[in-house]
Amino acid sequence: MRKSKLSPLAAVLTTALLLGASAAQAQQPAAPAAGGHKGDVTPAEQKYQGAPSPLANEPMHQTSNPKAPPMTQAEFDKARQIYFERCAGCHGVLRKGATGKPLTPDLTVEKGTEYLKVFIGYGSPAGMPNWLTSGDFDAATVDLMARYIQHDPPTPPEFSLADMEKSRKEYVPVGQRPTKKMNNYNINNIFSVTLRDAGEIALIDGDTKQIINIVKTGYAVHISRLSASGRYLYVIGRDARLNLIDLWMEKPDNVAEIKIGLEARSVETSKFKGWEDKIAIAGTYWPPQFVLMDGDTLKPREVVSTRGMTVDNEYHPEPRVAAIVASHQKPEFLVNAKETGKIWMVNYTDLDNLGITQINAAKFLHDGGFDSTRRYFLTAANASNKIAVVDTKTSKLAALVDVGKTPHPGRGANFKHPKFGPVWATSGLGDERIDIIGTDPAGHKANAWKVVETLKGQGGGSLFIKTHPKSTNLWVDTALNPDPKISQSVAVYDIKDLSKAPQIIDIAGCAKIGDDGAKRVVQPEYNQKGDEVWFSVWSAKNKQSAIVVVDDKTRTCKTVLNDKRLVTPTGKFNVYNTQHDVY
Ligand code: DHE
Repeated sequence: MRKSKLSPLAAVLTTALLLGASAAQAQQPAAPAAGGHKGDVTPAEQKYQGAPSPLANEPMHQTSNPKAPPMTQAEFDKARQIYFERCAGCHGVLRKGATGKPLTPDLTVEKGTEYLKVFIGYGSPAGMPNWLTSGDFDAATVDLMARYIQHDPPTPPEFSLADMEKSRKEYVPVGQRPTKKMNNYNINNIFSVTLRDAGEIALIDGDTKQIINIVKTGYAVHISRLSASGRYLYVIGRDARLNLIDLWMEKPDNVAEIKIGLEARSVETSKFKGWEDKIAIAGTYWPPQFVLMDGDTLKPREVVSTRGMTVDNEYHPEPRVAAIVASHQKPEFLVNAKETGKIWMVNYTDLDNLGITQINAAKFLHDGGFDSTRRYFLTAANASNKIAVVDTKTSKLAALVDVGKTPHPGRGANFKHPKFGPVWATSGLGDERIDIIGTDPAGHKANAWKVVETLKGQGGGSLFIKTHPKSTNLWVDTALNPDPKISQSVAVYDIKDLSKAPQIIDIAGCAKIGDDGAKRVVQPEYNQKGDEVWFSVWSAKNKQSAIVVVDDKTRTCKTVLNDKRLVTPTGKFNVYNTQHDVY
């Protein structure tokens, strides 16, 4: 085997940036669609699905199946490590299948080692990478993995409320924190920038473009969210480490920290009137659960498992928690349980008698955001190629809308369509479609929850789409498109006349950071005023990355932030816009 010398961090990046399907793979014969996913999986989708799980480093017992080919303990441990770094993202921790096929022994033993070796080695257009022909695995590793997946999947440890509490640190207790803002920053226009492979975030002053602080956070740090008041910033890492940063401090920094599980992606805080800053919630991929905490200390109060039945009424042992949003209509969180396809509405007013409404949507739930009135939650059920719409006032599913392949809206983009009124838009990973959905059942009933127009984007591999109430531009990235010309540029549409072809802007070119590096342009994010759009130019950890600030009116590059400390910048979260769900 080409020995993996990668640290888990480097492996995250390598998988995300380099695992593009080879030409050989593109020529593979058709195979059945991967578990639950409709249609073949494109190289762009594959790149997105394959990030390694931090569970690779967790101790687990060897589990063996007498019908499976034998393995030594050393072989089993090596295969387990590879499985969690390379395979678990798609096939699931317990191998029950997610975007990839189920790989439980009842299915794999029957297929046998030789069949499995071909599948692992050569892949399939349904999304399985060609591990042998791509050079990632040698023949011995393919054989090892073919034997491993015939044994019972080892189960990573659970993580209880007591485990969480044990990990919790209050660096600055509430009583010692400032009672008013102690700095001169315009907090509303600070950006929290994910430095993914550094395990840090950069706090950047959006007015002066200066770095305020670089704050240590979790492994392969993922997203930031703001408390309702805008004072507290919550940052979650893939290792489920949650950091609480106080923006009122002279130099904003960590005031508390907790580990809420073994692998996570999402965090949110209570936003309903009277509950501002009171409760925080974070969801985990493993164990499959979410936890409610005190907003200012992160003290864990209640853990809830998401294990249970899918929308098809089958038991799923590991429904990962994807996006979480805070309702503005009721004291509730909306929690996406990915594999079950259910959206949980969790009432946080009485943690001892938790009220939960489960809404059947579709598989597999991922990311999403509100419409402009903040009443409707629109979220991608990406393997079903649908957007689910929840009415947070009536606590009911308003619609399931068919859109392009593997929608990926981020939080989506709200604007007033010249013909169809208020709309919300999503782009996607699987094709070039940008779907615009009517969101105004009161004023434009006939168009509500229908795709009113579809724009043609630059191609698949789009992760994020963005506009701002003060802007008439709609920006769409294509960060995971296999063509560097497309992944390094963005398309911008004129909302006043969407029939016009988009302008394509070479954002990576603006950064002027040399020729090497992937320079993927990812996630447009507006400043508070809505007159600048910030883009990350994302290269590997050992290459130069940058942030490019574009003037929204002239659509020209205005400022390049290329401080060496900006290692692998990806998500950017403007305080005001994130706090108020402006997108
Ligand atoms: Fe993300 C949001 C999961 C890979 C950047 N990502 C989300 C959310 C989920 C998720 C569930 C919604 C959180 C919420 O709203 O509460 N992301 C996953 C994965 O499971 C996946 C596919 C693979 C993995 O192993 O992690 C994955 N994500 C990535 C990346 O590779 C990205 C592009 C770069 C990075 O930093 O890791 C990435 N994800 C983001 C960003 C958001 C996000 C920037 C928030 C967007 C927003 O505007 O709110």
